[in-house]
Amino acid sequence: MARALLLAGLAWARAAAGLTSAGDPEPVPLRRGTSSTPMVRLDREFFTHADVPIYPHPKHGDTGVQRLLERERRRAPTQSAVPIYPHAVETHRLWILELVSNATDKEAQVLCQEVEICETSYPNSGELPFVVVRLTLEELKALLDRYPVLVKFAEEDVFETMNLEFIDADESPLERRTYPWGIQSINADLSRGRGVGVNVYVLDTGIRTTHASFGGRAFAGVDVATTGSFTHCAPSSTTCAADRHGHGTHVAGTVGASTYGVADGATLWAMKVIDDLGFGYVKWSLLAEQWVLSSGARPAVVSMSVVSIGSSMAEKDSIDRLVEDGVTVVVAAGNQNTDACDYNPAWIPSAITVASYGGPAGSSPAKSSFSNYGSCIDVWAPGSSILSTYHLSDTSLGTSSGTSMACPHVSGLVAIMYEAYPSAGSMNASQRWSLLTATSRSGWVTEIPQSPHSVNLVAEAIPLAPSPTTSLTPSLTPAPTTSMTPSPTPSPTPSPQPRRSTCRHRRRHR
Ligand SMILES: [Ca+2]
Repeated sequence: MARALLLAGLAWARAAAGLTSAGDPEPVPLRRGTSSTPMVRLDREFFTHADVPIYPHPKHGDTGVQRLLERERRRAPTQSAVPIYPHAVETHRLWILELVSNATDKEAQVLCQEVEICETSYPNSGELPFVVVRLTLEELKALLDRYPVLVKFAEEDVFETMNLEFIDADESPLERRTYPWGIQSINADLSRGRGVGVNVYVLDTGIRTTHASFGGRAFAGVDVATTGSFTHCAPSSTTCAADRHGHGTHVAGTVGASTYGVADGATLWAMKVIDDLGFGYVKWSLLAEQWVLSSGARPAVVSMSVVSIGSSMAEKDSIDRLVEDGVTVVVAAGNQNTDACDYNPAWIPSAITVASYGGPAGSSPAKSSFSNYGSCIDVWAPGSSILSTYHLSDTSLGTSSGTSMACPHVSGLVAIMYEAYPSAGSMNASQRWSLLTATSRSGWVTEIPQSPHSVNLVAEAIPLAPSPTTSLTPSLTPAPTTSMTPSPTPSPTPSPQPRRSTCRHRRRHR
């Protein structure tokens, strides 16, 4: 079941030999991305080799990236074939190499066979073409010299904290609980049993799928974090994609647990892309996202309460592909009380980025003090003092505050939207956004910083009966084959896009 992991000793020797023959390095102009390089986020520094942009990771501020950049800067003027730092210990780094958009499985595998350890996506199945390799910078350059037109860019990936929130275990008995304030605040308490037939993929620390409040609707999906290599779980497994942290079970509960969740009819899939200590790689998310694209059931929501510093171009392209294919991706804004655009994947425009309100103790319309804000925010949701399911037992509960808790409120609303509008999966993103926000209130959240400017919008659960003020006519009966064509007000014209003929329903053994 492990995803492609190629070990090729001889190929490695060839790669090492290629290193010395790479010879004259090209000049390495240092530049900042500008709007003329559209795939580049404005403030992410890179240099090029063989005309391929290389993005070091901005880990821990300056230390990682600046040392690399500075060395390239100093090396560039001399252009000597003699290494400038012959005694320097070359660090092996993890690189995501996004390939050109028409790359094939075979091309990805050919490139992979050049290096000792390599993972690939499955471009022939419609997935974003990429390979992940562990190489020194010099080895990477040698590889790019041999495949200059196959690689779109190289992006360093690091093992890093996902800034998960602390969760307070709550010992109170389950049966005494009523709807948490957040559920009431977005009117999800008025609309129960919703999201039937919709698949919510929760990319997090896993889910305790046996928790009583999931009512048998939670399943093991994919586990990349437990062993570090891709595993497609048996859905009934209680060990694959298991949650030994608590964050994922709390988030999944807010999406769809009975009483504590927004869409308590939805199907919840555990996608373990964060380890039990709260760390992960971007590549783990990429592998899970692209599995949803090629193999996940539809309609699908991807819920990501994942926040790390920086901006991954590969993850932007990955999420863009999902959104273009009818999937809605909902992400947390981050808890740094600053501009959400500085965090990944919060900065990615095609994702729905969720900031948090609730004030100091919950239930207030004030911005949560920790919540990020700014132009990358799409919507606000309850995120302070959120009561939800916890992983300690099948009845345990916990309370936590963070944009990780706000994000799944919106993921649940999206699930309700897909159930109400069976044709939403073939609409474009702006049409789906119109449906999601047809019931919403604006200007309601208080204490949002003025600069950078944030939208002030709170989405609410679509009411059970069609509202007389809208032309939308939700169908409460799941009818996936019906070609309903609601006309989202005010505009745009629905132009259902046929799904690509990928093999997403095929279970691949990797
Ligand atoms: Ca967005």
